[in-house]
Amino acid sequence: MKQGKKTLKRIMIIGSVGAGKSSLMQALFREDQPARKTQSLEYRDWLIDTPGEYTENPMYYRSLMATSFEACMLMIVQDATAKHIALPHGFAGGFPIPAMGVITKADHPDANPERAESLLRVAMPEGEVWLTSSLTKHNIEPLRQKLLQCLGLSEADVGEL
Ligand SMILES: Nc1nc2c(ncn2[C@@H]2O[C@H](COP(=O)(O)OP(=O)(O)OP(=O)(O)O)[C@@H](O)[C@H]2O)c(=O)[nH]1
Ligand SMILES: [Mg+2]
Repeated sequence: MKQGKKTLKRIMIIGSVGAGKSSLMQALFREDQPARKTQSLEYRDWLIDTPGEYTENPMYYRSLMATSFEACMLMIVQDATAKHIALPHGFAGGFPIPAMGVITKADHPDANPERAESLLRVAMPEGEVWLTSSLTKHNIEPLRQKLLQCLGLSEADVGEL
C-alpha cells in the first residue's frame, strides 16, 4: 500500500438534502442496500459523506471547510430533478482542494441534466461534471475508476483499506 490508513486523503461529498449523496457513495462502493438519512459526517474508506444540512445551512460551512483538509477532492452533488442549487456563487473556490460535480438521478423522468449542469456551474465554474444514476448505475464504474486514480489507489489497494 502506498498510503497508510491514517494519512489517506479522501473524497468529500457535499450537496443538498436528498440530492442522492449517500446513494451515490453506496453505488461507488458497489453496495446495494438503500441509503439512510445522513445524520453526521461519515468517514468511509476513501470517501467522506456529509449531511445535506451542512450544504444548505451556512452555519455549517466552517465545519465543511475544516473537514476538507482531510480530503483531496470536493465532490459537489446536484440532483438532476432539482430546480435550485443550495450553494452560493463560487462556493468551490473557497476550498483548498479542487472540485468536481456529479449530477445524480439521470434515470428519473423529471431529470434535466443541462439545467443541473448550469446550476452546478454557479457554485463551481471550473472542473469536470459527471452524469450518473445510482439506480441504473449509469457512469458509476467509470467514476469509481476516476476517483481511485485521483486518490492514487488501485483496486488492490482498496481491498486492503
Ligand atoms: N431515481 C433515483 N433516485 C435516487 C437516486 N439516488 C438517490 N435517489 C433517491 O433520492 C433519495 C435521497 O437519497 P440519499 O442518497 O439518501 O440522499 P442524500 O443526499 O444522502 O440525503 P441526506 O443524507 O439527507 O443529505 C432517496 O429516496 C433515494 O432513493 C438515483 O440515482 N435515481
Ligand atoms: Mg445522505
